[in-house]
Amino acid sequence: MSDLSQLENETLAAIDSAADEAALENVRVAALGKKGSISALLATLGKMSPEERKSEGAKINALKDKVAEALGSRKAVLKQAALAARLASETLDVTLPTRPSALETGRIHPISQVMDELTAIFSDMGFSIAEGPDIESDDFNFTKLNFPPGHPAREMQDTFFFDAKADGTRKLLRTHTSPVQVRTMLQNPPPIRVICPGRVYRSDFDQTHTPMFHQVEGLVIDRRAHMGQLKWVLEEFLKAFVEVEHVKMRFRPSFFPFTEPSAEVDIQCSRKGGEMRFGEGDDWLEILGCGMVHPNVLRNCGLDPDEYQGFAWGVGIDRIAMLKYGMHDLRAFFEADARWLSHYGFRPLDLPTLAGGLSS
Ligand code: 2NL
Repeated sequence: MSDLSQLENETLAAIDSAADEAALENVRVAALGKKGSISALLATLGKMSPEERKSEGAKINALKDKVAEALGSRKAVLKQAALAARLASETLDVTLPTRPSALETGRIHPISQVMDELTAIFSDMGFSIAEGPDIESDDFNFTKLNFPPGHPAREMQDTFFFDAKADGTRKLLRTHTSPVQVRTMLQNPPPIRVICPGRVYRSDFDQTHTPMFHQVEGLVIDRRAHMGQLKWVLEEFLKAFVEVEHVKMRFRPSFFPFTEPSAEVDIQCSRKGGEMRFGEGDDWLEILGCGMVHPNVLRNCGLDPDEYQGFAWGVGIDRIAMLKYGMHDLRAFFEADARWLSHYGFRPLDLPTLAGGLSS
């Protein structure tokens, strides 16, 4: 057998036994590549006599074409086999059940739920909802609200201040949502009926305090706003919120710089067997602070205290969420633990409404 037909047999055998496209490519390079066996043969043509070149050249080129054709058809076979293997391994079982949608697994955080409950209750009573910036001026957070210059809340230990600017003023993270009511009074003529939910910040961190928490404050300004109306509004709010027909309230005298008189409000509850129930029993639970807007605050917000009266209150959302839904550790609210949220969270389309039930 001539060298040429031996090379042909070996090369065609190698092509036939190449198991995949990578192995076939190795065979192609070994035969037809720059340093391949057939390329080497073609390079010898230059040193041959014209007659020899004519006969040998035709044979070598015929071999080259034959090998190229064999490579091409083997490649097509291997490609087809690879596709068939992929199709067999990547089957899709269309009979499998679908994954639950985000509407099924997603949950509304209890803070958002309680905020939605509060806005539903107060909207129903004709209140508007107002929001404002988390970063506030010292003036709107303290001065306009009748905080005296040396008040402890104005100290670094209690409040997050930004660095002072060249003119000496310093911004801060609001410590309550009252600056939103200040803005409302400065921008809108009375009568005012507004609630202001939002984040507030205090430099405090332990079992029952987090540096960021949530508050809803309410404000009513009118010519004859009075404490009797304040009591009615709070009673209607608390009955709706704890979802009972009757709830006893207790007003205790208190102090806030921005109200006079000021009161803290407790609601009736029972704590039998570790479970809190509202509207029954003879225990009391402190739930909010309130009062008649201080005349200095009215004046600071452009209102004449001889013409207008106001009442206001403030509730900690995190605290009333814990009480209503039986959560014990405030810090869990902000840990973003999906297991906690799937246990305590609310279904996304069950929006609280007075008609449809707040928390059902
Ligand atoms: C509490 C007490 C309170 C207010 C907030 C208020 C706002 C303005 C004027 C007068 Cl602009 N008052 N807000 C009044 C009384 C109490 O919050 O313990 N909150 C958790």
